[in-house]
Amino acid sequence: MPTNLPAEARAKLAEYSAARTLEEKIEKLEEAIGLIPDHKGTEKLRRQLRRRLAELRRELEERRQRRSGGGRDEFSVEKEGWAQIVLLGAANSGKSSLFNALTGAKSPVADYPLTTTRPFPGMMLFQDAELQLVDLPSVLTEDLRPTSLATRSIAVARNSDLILLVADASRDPVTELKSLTELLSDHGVSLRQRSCEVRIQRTDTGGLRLVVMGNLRCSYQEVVELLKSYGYRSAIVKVIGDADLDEIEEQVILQPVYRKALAVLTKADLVERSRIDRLAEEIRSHLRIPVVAASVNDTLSLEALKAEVFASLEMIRVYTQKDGVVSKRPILMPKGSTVLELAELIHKDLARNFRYARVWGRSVKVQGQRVGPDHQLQDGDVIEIRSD
Ligand SMILES: Nc1nc2c(ncn2[C@@H]2O[C@H](COP(=O)(O)OP(=O)(O)OP(=O)(O)O)[C@@H](O)[C@H]2O)c(=O)[nH]1
Ligand SMILES: [Mg+2]
Repeated sequence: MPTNLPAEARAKLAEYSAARTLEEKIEKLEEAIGLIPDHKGTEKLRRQLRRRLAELRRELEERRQRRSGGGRDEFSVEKEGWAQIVLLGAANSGKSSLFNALTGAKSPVADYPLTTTRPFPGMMLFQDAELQLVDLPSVLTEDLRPTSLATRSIAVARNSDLILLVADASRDPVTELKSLTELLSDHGVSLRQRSCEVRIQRTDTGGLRLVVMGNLRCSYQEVVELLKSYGYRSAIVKVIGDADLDEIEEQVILQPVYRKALAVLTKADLVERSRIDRLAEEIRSHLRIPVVAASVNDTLSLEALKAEVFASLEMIRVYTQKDGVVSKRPILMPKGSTVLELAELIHKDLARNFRYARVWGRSVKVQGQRVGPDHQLQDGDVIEIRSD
């Protein structure tokens, strides 16, 4: 990875990451890329930085267009429901068909590629919980080259809660999924929780504070020196997991985001079951992404897909009870959420005046048990909160 960058390239990347305006960021990044030597070891880094540069330029262009009265960006999708899930894939892989089958909405479908030209949001119900699904324009052509809308679709995916990687089971889904994950990685979206994660929060004063939650395979001092060489003077830097200096450097430069992903093999009706099983096995072991197969002509497969999507979100459904009446619709929260976090989500005052709660469901031994604010809830729990 990107070791041995010349000092001037590091300094320029430091200026880039400290830059406040879009124009300044573009200028610094252009200069930094020019200073990175052109050899095998820096190939991936240069490609990723060039993509980032393209994104910044496009953002600037869009901002100019909006200012000159172009109206609102048709690629911005307002979040609704408990989570936003996007459909990302190559042309004609069946995204819009799947989206329509899952939401009942009507995104245009055709047997020619690149039918979808803007994000199309809809609502999917999973056991009374509303989840937003977004159909996106294809990011790869059928011969797996990035499309002109790839960067914009990926920008939507970057902000989502879950990415469904859609691949046609009747074509070559393994190659398709590999290309998709590479494209995402080039855009700074990583699908695998890596062994290490670096979170940097700049501060105005206080110097560099390093918090390590895991195993550092280098010294604190080396990390501090590295951060300084990239221009960080005052920041809280959390290193989570096991990391060596190279991994930390990669993250400091690119600051990738992590997104949960689920691979969906579409058009399962066109392929033999045994082949689907083989493909799924290959995807799980080589790409290490969970995978599920579905066909729009098979309702059972769609129900199974919904359940798999919900599982991938790693959320729990909690039902509130008031005066003995249980709410019809659940509240969704990240796994591991506590009673107090639920109270805060419902209303600040409920959290502030919290006394105790009663819980029915899997998180308690005795049904209707009285619990405190730190009690961790589980999927399907019913809870009644008592406050002053
Ligand atoms: N047999 C079968 N055909 C399907 C299935 N899903 C989609 N198709 C067909 O695949 C073709 C492409 O479907 P779309 O849903 O438009 O694909 P897309 O990924 O949205 O494609 P673009 O947005 O045009 O890039 C259409 O002819 C669909 O009828 C399925 O489950 N089974
Ligand atoms: Mg489409």
